Amino acid sequence: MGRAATIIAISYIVAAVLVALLALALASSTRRRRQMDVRRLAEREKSWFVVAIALLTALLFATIFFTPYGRGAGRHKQVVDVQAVQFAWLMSGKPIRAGVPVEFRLDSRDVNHNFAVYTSGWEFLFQVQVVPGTTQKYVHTFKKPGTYHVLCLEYCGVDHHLMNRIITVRA
Ligand SMILES: [Cu+2]
Repeated sequence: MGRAATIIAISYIVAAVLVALLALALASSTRRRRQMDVRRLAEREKSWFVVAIALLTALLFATIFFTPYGRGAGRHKQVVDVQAVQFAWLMSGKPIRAGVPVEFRLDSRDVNHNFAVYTSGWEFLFQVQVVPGTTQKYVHTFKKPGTYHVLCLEYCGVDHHLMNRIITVRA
């Protein structure tokens, strides 16, 4: 069973338990009034409290390791430094691998540029505004190896149209 299927199964079990508890609580609350035994009620309250805490703790530990937050900041990430300059993209030379998140760190030496990435068939993937004096970060995972196009999408001067480049992604 895959991770997602496990999580879904656990969620359904927890939901079923919660519904059953709710039904029990409803059933007992709609029964005919009896003389209240305050001491017994207090005892029950304690045990239900323990049950609720145990359930919530189980739910927490069953799900918290699957939360997606912070992914991409992992050890296996690749970092590519991109410097935009009139009129070229200067990129750190390491080859990019498919299937591993790439963190692009983008900066401009002069004016505003826009780093836009397309597939070899010119399908748009993403774009990042590149501003002088600030390092913009963008994480993207290339699913397939191959060549990708980079264009500048911010008019940055007379030779703006020359700001294109090929990224090679290997398996
Ligand atoms: Cu440009």
